[in-house]
Amino acid sequence: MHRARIALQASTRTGNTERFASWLLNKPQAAAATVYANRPKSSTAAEPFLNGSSSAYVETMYNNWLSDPNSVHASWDAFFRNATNGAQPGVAYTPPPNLAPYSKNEVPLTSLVPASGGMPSISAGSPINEKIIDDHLAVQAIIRSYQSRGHLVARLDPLGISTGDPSSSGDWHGGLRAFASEVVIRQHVRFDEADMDRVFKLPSTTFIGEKEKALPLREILNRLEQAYCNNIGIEFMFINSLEQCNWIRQRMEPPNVTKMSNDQKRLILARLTRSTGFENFLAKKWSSEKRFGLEGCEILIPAMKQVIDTSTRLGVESIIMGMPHRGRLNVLANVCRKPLHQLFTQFAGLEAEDDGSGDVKYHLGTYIERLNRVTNKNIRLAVCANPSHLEAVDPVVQGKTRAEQFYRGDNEGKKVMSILLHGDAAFAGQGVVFETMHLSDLPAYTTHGTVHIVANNQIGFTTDPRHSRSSAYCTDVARVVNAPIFHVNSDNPEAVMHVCNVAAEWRATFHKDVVIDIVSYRRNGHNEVDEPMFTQPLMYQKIRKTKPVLEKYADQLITEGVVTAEEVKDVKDKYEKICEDAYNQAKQETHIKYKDWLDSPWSGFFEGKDPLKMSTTGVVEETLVHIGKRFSSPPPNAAEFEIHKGLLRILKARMEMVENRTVDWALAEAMAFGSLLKEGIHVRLSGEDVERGTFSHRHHVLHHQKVDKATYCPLAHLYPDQAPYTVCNSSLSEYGVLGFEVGYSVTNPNALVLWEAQFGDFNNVAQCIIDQFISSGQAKWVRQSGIVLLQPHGMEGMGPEHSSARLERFLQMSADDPDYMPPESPDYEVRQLHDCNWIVANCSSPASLFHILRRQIALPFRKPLILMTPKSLLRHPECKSTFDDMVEGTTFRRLIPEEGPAAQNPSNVRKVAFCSGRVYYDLLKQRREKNLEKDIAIVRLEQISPFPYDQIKAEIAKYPNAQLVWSQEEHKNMGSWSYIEPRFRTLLQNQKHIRPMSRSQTGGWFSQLFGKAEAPQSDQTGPHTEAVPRTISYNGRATAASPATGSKAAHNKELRNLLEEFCVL
Ligand SMILES: Cc1ncc(C[n+]2csc(CCOP(=O)(O)OP(=O)(O)O)c2C)c(N)n1
Ligand SMILES: [Mg+2]
Repeated sequence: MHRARIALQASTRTGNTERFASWLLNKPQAAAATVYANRPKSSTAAEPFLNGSSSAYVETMYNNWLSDPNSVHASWDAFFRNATNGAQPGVAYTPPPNLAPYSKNEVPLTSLVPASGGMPSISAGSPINEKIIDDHLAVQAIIRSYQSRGHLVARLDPLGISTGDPSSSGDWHGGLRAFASEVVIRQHVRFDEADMDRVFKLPSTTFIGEKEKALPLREILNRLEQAYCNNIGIEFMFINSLEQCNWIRQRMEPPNVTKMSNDQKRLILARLTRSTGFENFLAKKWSSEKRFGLEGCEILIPAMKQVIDTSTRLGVESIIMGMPHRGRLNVLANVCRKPLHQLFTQFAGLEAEDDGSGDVKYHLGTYIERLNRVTNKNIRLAVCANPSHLEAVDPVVQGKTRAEQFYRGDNEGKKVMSILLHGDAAFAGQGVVFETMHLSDLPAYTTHGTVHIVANNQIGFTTDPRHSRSSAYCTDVARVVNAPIFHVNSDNPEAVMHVCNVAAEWRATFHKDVVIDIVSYRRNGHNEVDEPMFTQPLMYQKIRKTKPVLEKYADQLITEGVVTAEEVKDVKDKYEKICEDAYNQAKQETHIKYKDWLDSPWSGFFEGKDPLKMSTTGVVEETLVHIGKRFSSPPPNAAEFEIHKGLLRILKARMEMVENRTVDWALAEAMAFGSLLKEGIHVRLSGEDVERGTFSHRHHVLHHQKVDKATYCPLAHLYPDQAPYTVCNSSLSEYGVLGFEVGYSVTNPNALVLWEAQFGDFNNVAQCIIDQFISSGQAKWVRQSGIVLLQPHGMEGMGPEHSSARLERFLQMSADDPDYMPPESPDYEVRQLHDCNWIVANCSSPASLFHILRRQIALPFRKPLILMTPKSLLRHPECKSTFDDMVEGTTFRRLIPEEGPAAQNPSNVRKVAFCSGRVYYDLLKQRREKNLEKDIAIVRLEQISPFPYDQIKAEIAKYPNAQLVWSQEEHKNMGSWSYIEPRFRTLLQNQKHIRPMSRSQTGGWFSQLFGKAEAPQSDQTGPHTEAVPRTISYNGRATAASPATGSKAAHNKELRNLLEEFCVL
């Protein structure tokens, strides 16, 4: 690009006014221009069509034409022009091309005649006419070229080092720019210097003329050059809306659009002083601390503030932001105005006062409510906490924004908006950016426009753009959603502010995404201890010679007489004093509080609550019946609403279940949702194909078979005053959509937010959200979330990729200590839940599903719930519950004990099989077939983590003579085995260390727990150190690399082996 500019300048003539257009000159054409001179003039009076009655009319027309040529029909215009130019009688009249009015983009033929005298007539077929037409078309093409491709030669790089050298191998961005001067301009242009003063009519697709309808070519080019090739490069011509394109042209093309008032200039300078001063202060006080400073892109702070000012002025009250490491502390300090002493305490290495393991300072979030002094309006600013994983926070911010819009009833995004900041390398490299962009216009996911700001320092850690992306710009991903992209040189603060204003107005007008690409540089290494000269020596030589933008801009304003040097110094000193005072205040602090860094505090939720008191989850039967019936009925206007016959059958079967007081999986889920909706809890279920359900079991949205888009959602119409129910098919994305729902879930605790994986396997595409936000979010950021992950899981012979939700991974990330058994207490369940990082469950019964979903809201805090969900069980005749399991007084059963014949005579039971999930039904069948119902007890763990030690202990004690096994259908290195095995061991071993006791004291409890054979023979008091605890053995598939076999035969064989082993006594 830079090279292209130099080449361009070298070919210019003297002075600025000519420079812009010299490359348009094409010498051989010059002769043609002289041909047109000195044509004879003629009189209109000799025209054959004139007669007595028409002449008065013609005279009126003529007088009108004289005062304004546009006031008469084009044909009259042509006629008068030709006539006054001396056309012979009968020749001056030119029939109009058609009588219809000109469409917007057509240029009337007459207007092609040059306004200056001595030009040719335009009678049909004349070669001269073609030249005029061609010239006008060429000018139009030039205008269009500037609009489309001017950005390619715009001066965007403050370092001026994007060379544009096509010979430099691999640097095709540069190559593209060198080529651009040809592409942008020369392909269309064959003008002589003499043509530069010719006036050309401007098409309706440009606004460079402001009120002028025509301009000399020289001025046209000058203005285009200013608008499109100066310090702003705009990409917008791919937008498929003329209205939107014109909107942008109107704001970018008129001369002097970037001009600022002196007050505005002083404000920019003041903000730039703070932005620069903050980094300088940190560098001075903590020179070797990593802070990922903003130096080189200090303009980011004034830019963000400008977007916020303009948006606030246009009605926005709450802004949710997501950003990476670069300049984050500066944003917190100077955009959010987070108290500086709180920021500085983060450098002091203090211990936290509250729970949690914390995070590094450049990941923390914040929430501030304050007055915007520029607009004098109250504003809420939140920066979401985020992990190191670049761009992962994007969908989370969008989900949070959407939720806030939802709760405020801001259906058009007029009050709440998001701003996403990006690094250049991450914006181009991370796929989640694309996934997030694709949510931007989906009805259930849109946030009605996001302002994206790229702090484009032209480097990613140590990697140059030519090695980090294949696209011309780091922002190309935004083109997929028709977002306009404004590239702007960071060293022109006024241009940056103009672009920020336009971007904010765009968002407020069209409610669509927009990108501001601030092309800047990174003054230091990737962080403050890195040496950038190792890898970018030339770039950094240039950077060392480049003055900081603050200095440049201050000099500019001093020269312009806007500020004095003393004022500049004064503002700088004042800010340094503010920092110094905060620094001293921070030194007084002895602790930090993680709560100070929350991005959306749930005010009122925790207050006055017993942290260990859970509400009940059973509901009155009447509620179950009401929801069940509504859920099983066609729409109220059934006569007009034709639903599919198959669905009618499903509804009928549902109704029969309700009448029989039974529920299957889908009905239990609907009853959980419905009862929460009744209680005023908003429920949102999102994921791929969730409306129907991957396995065609849910059918929450009924579709009219004859009318397009006519749908009915029964759960949204259960009660007149119920909370809103949202069920929405998502885009085919896991990372983006799960991130979105996490963001949604953290906004308001009084909502049940669920994300369903199509098959559990696909959750690993969203692994980053699971690891970085769901599993660890509370520990890092005291950020609670009650999100539910529904993950179809089960070995049903469907092959490697449709079997496993990777239960083992979730269990492995459960933070409860396998060697520690919490002491028993009446609130054991809720205490464990309080202390865990998430809940992992693999329920086997619809009632369990009902209760565990409701328990999410009954808890006095929020925890993520990872739920393995069934596939074949959705239709399994035995996988049913009754209303008795769900009515008032019933609760979630973490463990379902054996209730059959084995439980009647427990001492005769020879084996207790503990299991979880769908394998229970296989075991049940096998036991029945082998007639072992008295010999084998089957105990189901409906909740695996936190581990229900208390209830398992009781079950073990119940069967003193039985061997203990864990039966699972997953392979041995998968499923629950590696989680439950050490915990069983702890449970079984720990008992002998709890307290020494005598047989008489225990009343046989010891032997029950440890088994007869191992029980100590002595009746003496004292510790039973010699006791050998019972153990649990494994019953399931062998280890494997792949979660499941692709062969049905192998699958069946594995299952047979598992079941046969289960029966061995
Ligand atoms: C997903 C992910 N991959 C790799 C990294 C390691 N990393 C941290 S910063 C960085 C470079 C980022 O470059 P850019 O996006 O241009 O931001 P800049 O640091 O230049 O502001 C990398 C690769 C990361 N944080 N996240
Ligand atoms: Mg970068």
